[in-house]
Amino acid sequence: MTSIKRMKGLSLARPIIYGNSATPLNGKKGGDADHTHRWTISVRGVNNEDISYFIRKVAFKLHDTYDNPNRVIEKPPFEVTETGWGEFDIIIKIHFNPISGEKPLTLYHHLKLHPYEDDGLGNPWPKQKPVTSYSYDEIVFNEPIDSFYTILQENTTSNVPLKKTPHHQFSLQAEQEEVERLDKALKTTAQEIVRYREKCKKLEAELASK
Ligand code: SLL
Repeated sequence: MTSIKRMKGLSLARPIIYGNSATPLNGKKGGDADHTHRWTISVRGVNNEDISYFIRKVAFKLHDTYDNPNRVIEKPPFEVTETGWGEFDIIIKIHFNPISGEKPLTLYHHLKLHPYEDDGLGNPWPKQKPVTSYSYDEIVFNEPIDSFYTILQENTTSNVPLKKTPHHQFSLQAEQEEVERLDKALKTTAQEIVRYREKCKKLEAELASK
């Protein structure tokens, strides 16, 4: 029997984007009369590149109101398009290339059909504009098996771009802006805590002197 060799001390990450887009049917023909939206759930690479060298198949578990709710997609694009009327949680199970010996990875995505926000400029969401909800993640392979390591190295992977573009929701720039927003929020919270502590102290002193 050949022995399995692991790449000691090494880890490699591969980025993925998963989530859904949805458009209203506006009375057009869907699967059923009461269906209001057409939606697509997908797992893909940052630039839509082929990720099947490390992902063997993806199983999407839909709501039980759907026929055959367990949809297994055996080749890219790893996506399911459906019509429906409601939002629900989709369980996404990613099965890796069998050579990897890696256990499947389970992710959760809440299918979003409705815009709960404005268009970003204070106007209502345009009726026909697709609603999207995507997450960025990096799958980390710790001490991968040597043959899988070779496959990972031999295939090019796109990483998120440096700058925001209309086609890239995720970028290093967007990440940096998020970090700055969080920093600012933390600072404001810390200032508020100081302010309220002082207010408390003052009130306690006032009480004690009565
Ligand atoms: C809700 N808790 O009530 C959710 C469930 C289920 C959505 C949403 C089924 C489509 C079909 C469909 O859209 N289910 O009948 O094939 O909002």
